[in-house]
Amino acid sequence: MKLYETHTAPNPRRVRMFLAEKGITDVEYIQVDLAAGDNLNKDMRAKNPTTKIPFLELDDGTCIGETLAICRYFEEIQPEPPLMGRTPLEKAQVEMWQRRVEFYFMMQIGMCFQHTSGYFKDRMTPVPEWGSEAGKNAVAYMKQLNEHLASSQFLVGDYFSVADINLICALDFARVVKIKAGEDHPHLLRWYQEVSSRPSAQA
Ligand SMILES: N[C@@H](CCC(=O)N[C@@H](CS)C(=O)NCC(=O)O)C(=O)O
Repeated sequence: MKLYETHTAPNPRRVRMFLAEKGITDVEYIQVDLAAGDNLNKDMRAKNPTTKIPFLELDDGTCIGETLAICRYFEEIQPEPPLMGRTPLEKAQVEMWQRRVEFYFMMQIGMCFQHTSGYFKDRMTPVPEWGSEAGKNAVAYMKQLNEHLASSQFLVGDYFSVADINLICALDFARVVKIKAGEDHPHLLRWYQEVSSRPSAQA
């Protein structure tokens, strides 16, 4: 199996951390230079039409794109330890938090980065006002996260899940647009310290 990824990008880190939690090591990592546009070439498009990384190439050539779909594949082939919920209710709660973090936080950070930095201006039209608005949305959502984590060890009670992985990868990446949890977010900071200290956070 080959995972096409970029070491500094947030979405591939979600997969690396997920694999580290499961102790899965039989994956070959192929580095893709995003700044040089290596993800946009003909060969890459044939494997993965969205051109986004990460994507997983199985030994028979089948490709799986989208971070969460890749995690789902590994969850199914190696269920232990379960990271996507253990009961029907927990599975729904993990999905709820996963989607909230993805749409209301991670995507906002990504839009802020892409539209204010112009990093991908060779392949998109940056709209700085939109980038700045997205950054404000992300900061506003940290307040909700902080309130939730006041009474919850992880995003889903005392159960560490893929939603926590998504959040820490988004929060660490947010530093590039100078967004970070501060004194207004003591519960989010407590959560951050705890999740950062897991060995998988080094992945
Ligand atoms: N929805 C995709 C998003 C993937 C994504 O946005 N990847 C970024 C890097 S973190 C990327 O490939 N950017 C390159 C580009 O936009 O050209 C997922 O969940 O995997």
